Amino acid sequence: METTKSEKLFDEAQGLIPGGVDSPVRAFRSVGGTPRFIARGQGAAVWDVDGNRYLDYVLSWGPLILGHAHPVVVSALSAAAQQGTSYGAPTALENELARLVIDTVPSIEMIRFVNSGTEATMSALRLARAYTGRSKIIKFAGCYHGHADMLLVQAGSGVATLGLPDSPGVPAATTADTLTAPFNDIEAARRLFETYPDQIAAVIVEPIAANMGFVLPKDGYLAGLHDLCREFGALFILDEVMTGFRVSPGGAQAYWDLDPDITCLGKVIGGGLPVGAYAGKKAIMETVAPAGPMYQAGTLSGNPLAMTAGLATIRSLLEPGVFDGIAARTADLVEGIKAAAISARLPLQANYAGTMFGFYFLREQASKIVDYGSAKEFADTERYGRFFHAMLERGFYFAPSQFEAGFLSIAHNDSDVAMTVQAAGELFAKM
Ligand code: KE4
Repeated sequence: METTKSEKLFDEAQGLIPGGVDSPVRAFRSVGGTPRFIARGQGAAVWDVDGNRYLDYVLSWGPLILGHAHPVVVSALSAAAQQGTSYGAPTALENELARLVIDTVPSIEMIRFVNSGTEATMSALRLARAYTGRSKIIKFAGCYHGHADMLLVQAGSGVATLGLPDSPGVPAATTADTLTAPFNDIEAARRLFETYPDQIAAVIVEPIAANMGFVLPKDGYLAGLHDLCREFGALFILDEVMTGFRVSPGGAQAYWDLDPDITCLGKVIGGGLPVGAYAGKKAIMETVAPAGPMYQAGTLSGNPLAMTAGLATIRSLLEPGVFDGIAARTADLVEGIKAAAISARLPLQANYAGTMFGFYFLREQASKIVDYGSAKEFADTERYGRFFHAMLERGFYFAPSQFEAGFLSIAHNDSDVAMTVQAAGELFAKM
């Protein structure tokens, strides 16, 4: 078999970049094989360096809700770049995107832009600690909030994908104040508050656990966490880096009528350029320097290109019927896949919310996956890996890990969805 260009590039990359990638989950370690080096994207598709086309359900892990190279985004970026790329000074663009996010996400009154989701969650937790004067935080096993030291405890996403026991290089002292509980277990969270009264600054949670696959919150769970925070004087932080503008235009918080103290955002608000944000009630946000004493900074924070791409993306997304159209096709995809699995008597757990989805191939006799422990116990990652490669060969690009979510865009049409369901159904029958 002739060596492909992806194989050659991957071989070269591994001598230049650790593991040949700039983010571990891209390396295909959990599904095996050679990652496809992408040459270009257009609409719902990407093409690898060997000219193979793939219908893309990764979409850069969520940001590309308008699909690849949307003309509105490309033309806005082209115009902006001709004015310069970064000034290290305030711009009107930051006001515009701030106002658009504040007007769209119900709980947000003020926002600070940063350059990644990691920076957003790291800064949100520093803010919670500064505002409350407390040190401990609660996160949930299998949830992933970026790679800041204090959050690399029982993390999901790439850490789960690679089966890492978290990470060396994180001193015990750094995680000593990070408490963990199982996702979806409100009593376990209550026990932590009762064990550490007056010491917990915040709870941080993904409203949908989409870094252990795709686990929906049990009815009342998220509101229950917020009630605990109110009862014990902690802040409730929703990490909507992935769910923001994806579960609904106002995020998961609008979808489930939640009112977090702080929200972390990323991905969609940058339209594919590096961005993150932490945001929330003005009384809390005005703790952040230079309005208040809590320090956080960034050379490229709020840079004009990311602001431009974010504005173009969100303005297009908020046009009448756009979001609902993507959500409808997401439902068609997952309901089609579920029906195909039932026809093939293949145990599958599949869910979706708005424009994002996920599914687990289940081991025989599996119970429902409701948290990280059950995901690790019941998900058939070997079967997922076979599905992933079989679909890739057919031109469908799903996440190269069982412990990730999938996404649709404005560019995914009914025919794309029908072909995806058809291909999955043919594979299920053989699995
Ligand atoms: P970044 O630092 O990667 O921009 O964002 C970190 C982050 C924070 N919070 C949530 C809920 C997230 O999902 C993420 C990052 N998501 C992963 C995909 N599951 C990024 C993919 C990668 O690590 O390459």
